[in-house]
Amino acid sequence: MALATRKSTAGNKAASSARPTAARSTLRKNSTPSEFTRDEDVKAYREMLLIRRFEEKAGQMYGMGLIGGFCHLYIGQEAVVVGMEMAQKDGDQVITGYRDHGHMLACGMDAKGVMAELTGRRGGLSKGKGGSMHMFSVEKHFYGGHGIVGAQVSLGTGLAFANHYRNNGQVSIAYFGDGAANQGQVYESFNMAELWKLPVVYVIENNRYAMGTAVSRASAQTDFSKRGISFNIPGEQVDGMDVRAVRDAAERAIQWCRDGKGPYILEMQTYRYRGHSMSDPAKYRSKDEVQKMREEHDPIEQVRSRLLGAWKLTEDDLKAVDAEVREIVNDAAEFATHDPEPDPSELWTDILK
Ligand SMILES: Cc1ncc(C[n+]2csc(CCOP(=O)(O)OP(=O)(O)O)c2C)c(N)n1
Ligand SMILES: [Mg+2]
Repeated sequence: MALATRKSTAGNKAASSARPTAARSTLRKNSTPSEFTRDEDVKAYREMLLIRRFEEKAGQMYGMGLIGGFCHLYIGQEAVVVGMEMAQKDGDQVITGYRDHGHMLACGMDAKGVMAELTGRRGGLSKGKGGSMHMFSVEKHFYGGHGIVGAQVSLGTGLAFANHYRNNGQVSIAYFGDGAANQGQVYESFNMAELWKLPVVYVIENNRYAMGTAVSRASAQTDFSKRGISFNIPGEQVDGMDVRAVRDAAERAIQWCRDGKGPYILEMQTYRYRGHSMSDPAKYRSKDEVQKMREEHDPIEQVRSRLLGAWKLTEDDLKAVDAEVREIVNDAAEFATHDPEPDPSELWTDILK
């Protein structure tokens, strides 16, 4: 199948269409990623910071009782969605699980709409009826937000089937966790995706834990890039704390799909700093482990030091970016606190009758 080539959005680099040597699960995380331009570093910094500040604010608002139900924060994993997004083109679809606020912000969804959904207000992206795990945007090609572990993998494969059927050149990006990678439907999806050469990038966000269970306790094969071997799906391990490495790998994977060669697996080696959800006793790891990761591998700090070092931005330049991001987040929080709750008549809308 020859997929039509689509117009590239500004800032996208041309990706190599050659079959990567890493296609058979070579560990790539020590290879040097291609450098970002100054503008790309500024963009990555701003976008990752927006996600982090948004999530910190959501955590505070949860503590104040303004957010009910489930809430899973993405803090620590920001480089994954931001690097992936930098390699995507307009029209590529994104689907993920319940740790989804970062994915929505990276897709360009409105911070006010996301925050107001968390607080259950009528201006929320699902009119205040879905909450943290259930938001969608047709306009931004974001297909949720799913609370059932692994469900998004088969749905994301379905999106890729539609792209293939329509020959529209679009690629679907299906994100899931290391825990979800052990779900049965993932492998049914892999089989069909390779059989029909569907344009889907499976992004396994290996943040080392599934709730309180470490990867090594739950997975017989902890190299997730190898999970597609029996289906002939190429895979790579990627340093998911380095936004440049993520974008590099994303470009290879997306191009592979767009060239009609079928699915591709990217294992993003990342880490979540906060608990699984808002109520997590965190007995399964030490504070030192978290601290070490923050100090040595933080994705935002890596870009920040490049901006101050190689790109010679000043502390005041970065403060201006911080202030802009804080304003977006504060406005979102303000809106989400004062917007009214949905009208009771909404109980009877958007339901299957
Ligand atoms: C089918 C199903 N089984 C179990 C659960 C309960 N559950 C919610 S999150 C989770 C862990 C998933 O971990 P992982 O895929 O690594 O994602 P992470 O939370 O680390 O992002 C489990 C078992 C669920 N929501 N759905
Ligand atoms: Mg996990």
